[in-house]
Amino acid sequence: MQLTKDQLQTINQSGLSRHETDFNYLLDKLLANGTAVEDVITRLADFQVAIPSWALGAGGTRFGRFSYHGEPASLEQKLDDVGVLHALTQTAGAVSLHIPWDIPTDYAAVRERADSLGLKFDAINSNTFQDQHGADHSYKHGSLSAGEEGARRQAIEHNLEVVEIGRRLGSQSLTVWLADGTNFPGQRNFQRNLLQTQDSLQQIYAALPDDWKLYIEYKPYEPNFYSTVIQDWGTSLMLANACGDRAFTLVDLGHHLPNTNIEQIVATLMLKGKLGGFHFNDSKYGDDDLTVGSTKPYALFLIFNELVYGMRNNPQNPDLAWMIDASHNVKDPLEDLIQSLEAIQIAYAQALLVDQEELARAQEAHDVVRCQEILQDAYRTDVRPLVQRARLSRGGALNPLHAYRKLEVRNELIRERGKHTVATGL
Ligand code: PSV
Ligand code: MN
Ligand code: MN
Repeated sequence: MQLTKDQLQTINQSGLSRHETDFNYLLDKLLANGTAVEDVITRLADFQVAIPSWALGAGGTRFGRFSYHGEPASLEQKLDDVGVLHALTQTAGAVSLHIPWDIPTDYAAVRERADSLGLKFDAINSNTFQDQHGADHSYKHGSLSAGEEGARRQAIEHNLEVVEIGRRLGSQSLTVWLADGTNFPGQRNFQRNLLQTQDSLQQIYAALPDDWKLYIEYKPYEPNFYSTVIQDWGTSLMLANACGDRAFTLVDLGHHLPNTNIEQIVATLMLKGKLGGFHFNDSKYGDDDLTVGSTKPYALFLIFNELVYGMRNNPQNPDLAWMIDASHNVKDPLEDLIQSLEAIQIAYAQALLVDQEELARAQEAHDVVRCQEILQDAYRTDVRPLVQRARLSRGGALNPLHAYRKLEVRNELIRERGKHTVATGL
């Protein structure tokens, strides 16, 4: 299923006059504050977030998965779903694949399909957390950190194959997330595991094409519950430094212990020019993978405030690879992703409204109260008309969720693809 700009324009009609009123009210306020409104809108319109192919299927947990039906069964259909999201939001202009789940059969056709939908192939993900059918070695006791040379070599080679697949699609970065770790004290030797991992990553890095980047993701626990080899940003940064200039740390919002000051991690990494990738989600307890902004929107804003500061002041840091890494659980996956994209744009817009110069002056004067006021004034501004304006400027939907429902996208997908789902086999 593909949505056309004409379809969206027709649906937008009914909300345009309300939008104009809301936008002008906000414009008036922002101009009085000296905000460069046009610049904010351009930045919002330019901001593109990759959708991971695994976010489009049936949702749930390891205890059970529940389908919304009409879910994509092939790589082509996954691209079509991201195409729908992009048409509506104009913010989902990239896709992040996972190998071996998304191996293309016809590369040219897949590239063409993505192209026609306005989608780029962003970072590609390897998978050494599951054993594959017919594999010579098991990852039960580790992959890139494995003590067994066979398993470690197999994991390295898998990553190199992933790079080759990505290269043929036009992707330019590899994300490595390792499940490697231990469940029990004494199970394995920490130092040996870390050294093996470093050596494996160095081998992968050495084989990357010159214009590729390596993103090293960290996570404190799960699926292992005693230790994870790449447990935190410090370990990831150390490994990235051991690889080279094109290796970076990847921050996934859910991969922190409760109450970690993620915005400070972001600031530190950007100062060092080592923040490469960013995975959005939300959580209450751990790696909950909840819809972005659904539980801690103020934390998201504070993180964006550091990202905006870094994008303005740290030319040593590369452009970031943004991706949503959330799970919809019991929602329609596409509706959930629309909500996540909206939450990202809202937090970004709020952060763009922070008067950085005034904040610096208040900090200098140790006016702590003023500092808080400046942040919260931006956070409490209803920026949705700006986000809408950015979307409209690209031909997207005024209200993506409303348009999605009005156009009965899910019903149409079920009609095209049927009710069969890989989640339950029903
Ligand atoms: C597992 O925690 C995870 O969600 C990581 O965040 C990765 O980015 C993703 O799976 C895909 O490998
Ligand atoms: Mn992630
Ligand atoms: Mn995760």
